[in-house]
Amino acid sequence: MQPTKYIWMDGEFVDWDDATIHVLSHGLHYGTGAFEGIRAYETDRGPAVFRLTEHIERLARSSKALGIPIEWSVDEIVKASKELFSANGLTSGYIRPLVYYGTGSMGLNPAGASAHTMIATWEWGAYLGEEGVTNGIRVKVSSWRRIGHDSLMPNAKLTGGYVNSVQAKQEALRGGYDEALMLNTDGFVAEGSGENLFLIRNGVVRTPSLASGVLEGLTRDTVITLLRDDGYEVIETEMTRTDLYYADEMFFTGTAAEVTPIREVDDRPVGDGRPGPVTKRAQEMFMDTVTGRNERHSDWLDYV
Ligand code: PPE
Repeated sequence: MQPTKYIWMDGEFVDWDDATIHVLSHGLHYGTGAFEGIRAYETDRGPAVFRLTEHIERLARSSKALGIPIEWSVDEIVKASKELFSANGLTSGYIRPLVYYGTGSMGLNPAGASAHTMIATWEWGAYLGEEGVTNGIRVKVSSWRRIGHDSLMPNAKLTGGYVNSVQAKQEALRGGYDEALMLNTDGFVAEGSGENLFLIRNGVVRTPSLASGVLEGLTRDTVITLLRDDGYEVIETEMTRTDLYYADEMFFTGTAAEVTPIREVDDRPVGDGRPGPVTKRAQEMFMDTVTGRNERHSDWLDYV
């Protein structure tokens, strides 16, 4: 990871090396935080952040679900994100806002702990590798189930919930795969460690419903919208492990992962083992949209 100049902490631009917190921060001990991941792309009109306000609105929803107060309005965090991005001299990159409990209370009850907001930005290349974006990745269904609605809030982006993702990711990598795919506790397909899943069979696109226990991904929504614009039928539904094996095409979506083709699942090739036409079309439409070449959804771009 390449450091940038500043990190925004509670309203101040702080030098990267000085952006530290106390070891007794509640969020560090108990995972009591909410965060976002956002990308900005280079366009003909300068850098543009993709669906920035909607990401910050999701941050506000996740924080509300956790019960942590944010001192800043959505508009203020949107503005600070863009100012930080500029101050760091980036033309494209990743934006990571985080809301977390600091010091003032130990024990599970966070009452009395300070609440903080920070934003960092840095350059982040292909999340699952350039090779993965081009030729597809190898995925394994995880032995870890995705945390469900009965144990946490899979639809809120809470820091503590990511221990579940870290376990799944490490297991997949140790097994020689590129990424994990988690089922929910009912055995239906949920999502990757940091991505939503799509599959295509007989020309119909399907993705696990929100009730399946997945993050309400903004890339998921973007790809659903773009594929429907293009005339594809897209269904949000429950999906089984067998559906994975019968798929003609499969891909992951996420801010970090963008649209990444899946070429193999559980050691079985997906289709003919190469990214298929719908996957390639989704990738192309996504990149055209985020870089402003497709003007149909120009309202999704927030110029820095
Ligand atoms: N599911 C999970 C569990 C998830 O973490 C992400 C984003 C998504 C789906 C896709 O959501 P969206 O980015 O709104 O399309 N994962 C973020 C964190 C990645 C990380 O390693 O950190 C991201 O892609 O920014």
